[in-house]
Amino acid sequence: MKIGIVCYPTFGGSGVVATELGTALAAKGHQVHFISYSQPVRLDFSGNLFYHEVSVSDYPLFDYQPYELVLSSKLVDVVKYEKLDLLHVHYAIPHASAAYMAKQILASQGINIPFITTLHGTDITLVGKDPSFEPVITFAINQSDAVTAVSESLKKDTYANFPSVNKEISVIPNFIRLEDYKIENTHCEKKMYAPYGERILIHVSNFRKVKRVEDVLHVFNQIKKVIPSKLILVGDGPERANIEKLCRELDTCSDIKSLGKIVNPEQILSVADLFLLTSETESFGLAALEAMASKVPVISTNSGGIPEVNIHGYSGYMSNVGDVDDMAKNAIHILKDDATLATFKANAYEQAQKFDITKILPMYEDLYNKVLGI
Ligand code: GMT
Repeated sequence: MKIGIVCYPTFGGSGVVATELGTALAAKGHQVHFISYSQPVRLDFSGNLFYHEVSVSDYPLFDYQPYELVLSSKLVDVVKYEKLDLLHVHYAIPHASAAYMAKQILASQGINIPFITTLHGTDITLVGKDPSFEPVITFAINQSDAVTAVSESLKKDTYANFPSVNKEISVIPNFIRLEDYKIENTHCEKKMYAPYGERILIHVSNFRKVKRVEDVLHVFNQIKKVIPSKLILVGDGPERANIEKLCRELDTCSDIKSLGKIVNPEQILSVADLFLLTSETESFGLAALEAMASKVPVISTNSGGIPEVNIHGYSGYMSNVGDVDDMAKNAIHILKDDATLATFKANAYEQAQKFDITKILPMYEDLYNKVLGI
């Protein structure tokens, strides 16, 4: 099959999922063409993988460059000349509407190209909720040949936030490739971050407001008063400066290491004892799943699709958004002794196994076959 994948190339979860999906499809013999404005950060080339860049000109008339139009034109070009069988667009805005436009242009030339839209989260729960996007998103979802959402919660939110959506949505959860997480000999590295055997906590995100990274600091501040511990922050984003300010106010900077953006977080996750995910909302929480695949239990909020990933009292604990006292109490329970921590670590890994790519990839392939009538 020849598949075109449209995604954001950045560190966000949707780009990672799209890249890992395309890579796995290519490994199974499909020809996969990525179409984006820059090469996806996790994309490693192999024989079956191709990348087509969408470059927007900076004509001075435009205060805002018409990315969606350029993307549509690029899709027309790639579908036509690479003879693609289908398009799979990740994140509704503006990828689904660009795919619809490309489909119509190609139809006028006698070419039929089905497109699948995968909804990832903020395209529905945050940005997408903005009334200025609503009619276009609703239309593009309804016009898609198939639609998937990464969790049951996101599917429900889509119908709730977009009442005129009448398209059947299939839930295909996010995944990890477990074999990437088999990292041994972390002892030395652990010592680099925790020289006196302190517990290591970790948070990975894009430091946007929705992640409530300040709660991570407040939880950590409570934990370290009871259990010697260190905190590793991975990622970068608009809230980073506020977080640095808060760590000075709380006088915790000497126990926190900020590593910035990391393309493959497996190595650093493998040294951690506990993952903190304090988000206001999270359609799935891929970062938590990546932690669990690294045998790291998760302290999280119970919002959105997180309960479909993190099992309360088993792979970690969940608390209401903003309840930092409860999060700290649960974290201390997990970290208090080696035996309890080992149990939670084993459980986290067990739970992660449900989301191994070998279980999820066939769901996408089945959907592709269905759309193509194979
Ligand atoms: O987390 C983000 O802000 C980035 C965003 C994205 O689209 O890249 O992540 C969303 O998609 C991920 C992959 O499906 C999900 O695991 C995240 O939970 C979701 N983020 C939110 O819903 C806030």
